[in-house]
Amino acid sequence: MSTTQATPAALPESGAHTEPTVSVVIPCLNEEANIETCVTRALGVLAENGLSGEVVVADNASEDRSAELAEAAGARVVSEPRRGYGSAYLAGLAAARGRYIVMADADLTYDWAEIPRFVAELEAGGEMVIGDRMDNIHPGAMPWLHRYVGNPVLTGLLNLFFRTGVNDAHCGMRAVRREVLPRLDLRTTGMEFASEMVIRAAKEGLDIRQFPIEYHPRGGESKLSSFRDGWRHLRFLLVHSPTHLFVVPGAALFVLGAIAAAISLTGVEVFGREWQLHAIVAAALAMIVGTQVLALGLCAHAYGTYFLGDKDPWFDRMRARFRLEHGLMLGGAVGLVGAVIAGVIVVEWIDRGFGELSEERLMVVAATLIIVGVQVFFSSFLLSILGLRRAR
Ligand SMILES: Nc1nc2c(ncn2[C@@H]2O[C@H](COP(=O)(O)OP(=O)(O)OP(=O)(O)O)[C@@H](O)[C@H]2O)c(=O)[nH]1
Ligand SMILES: [Mg+2]
Repeated sequence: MSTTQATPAALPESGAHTEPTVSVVIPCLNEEANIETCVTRALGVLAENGLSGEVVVADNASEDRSAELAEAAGARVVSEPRRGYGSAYLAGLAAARGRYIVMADADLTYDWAEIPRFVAELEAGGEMVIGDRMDNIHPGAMPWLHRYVGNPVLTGLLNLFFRTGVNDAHCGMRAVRREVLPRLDLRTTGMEFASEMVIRAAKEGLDIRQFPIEYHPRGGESKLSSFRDGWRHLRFLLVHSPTHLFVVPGAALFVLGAIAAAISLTGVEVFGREWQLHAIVAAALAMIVGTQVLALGLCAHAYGTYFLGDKDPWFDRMRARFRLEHGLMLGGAVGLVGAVIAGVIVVEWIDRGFGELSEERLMVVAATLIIVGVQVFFSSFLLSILGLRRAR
């Protein structure tokens, strides 16, 4: 990682008069204890490093004197009445005029002296730069729950789902070239904005860079709510990854159910006993639910690909290979096998003069196959309907 400092001489001349080099954007909700210091320090660092720039404070309808103090300290203040970290940033980013945008909280947790390092990384070709606080958290700066549970778990899931390579996805000090903002197309209004930015950058294949920074205890009151904001992040990750939300659990459930059904039907002993009726009912449940969840996942993928502009090579290969008719034939065949098994059992029952029967396990299998067949058949039509007015 480069640690060189940005110099004005390194910047191209064009546009130098119309756009400042750097916009420092600060979201602010009731931060009167800190905002003046933040603005003064940010402006000071820009001046000391010969960077032309501005400080934009996105005031989230603060009920204290934050806006007034920010303005007096030399910031351009934009007001966003809709509450939320993301809402504040969306307003601040829209108002920023600089070629490079550096973002950080209004709470003195981040060092404003790091601004030139972030700018230097952008100048060196980075498109998004994010700090990594995890090895430099000062005592009292981050609660235990966030340090050892919330941040590692959410960042781990984010990287499992989206492979961003970012170590600290919730770090609030970051920088981005203003020209890439339209591609990022950011929309979320709450704290999950932090995740959205990293995920969108990774999906767009931006050059993302990171380096360690210090994290200090906060001045003023925290606006973060551990569980509500943690859930908003998690929810965002899940709904943007149908593969992990539906396809993987659905397929796993179906396969486990099929294995359990095979064990029960063949009568082999596993864990020292034969698996009887209870086992096959559980197996049927897993196969039916698994198929349903898998089908929902395919529909979610279709919606994402056709209407949200998602690019998913796995789904693209699937739809190149399989057509509606394949799904109808598969569903029809599975359902037919189930119907034939059920028919055989009925014939046997008739044979016995409508007397007692003990084909419970086979009947559960027949019913399961019919249900799964119907699910596959109609889900195939639903997938096809989703593609009727597709963008591409
Ligand atoms: N949470 C939150 N923050 C907002 C909102 N509007 C603006 N902000 C600002 O966004 C920044 C982030 O909020 P913080 O309370 O610092 O949250 P955090 O950095 O995750 O948590 P701390 O480690 O306690 O600072 C601060 O500068 C807030 O003033 C809002 O509606 N909700
Ligand atoms: Mg903060």
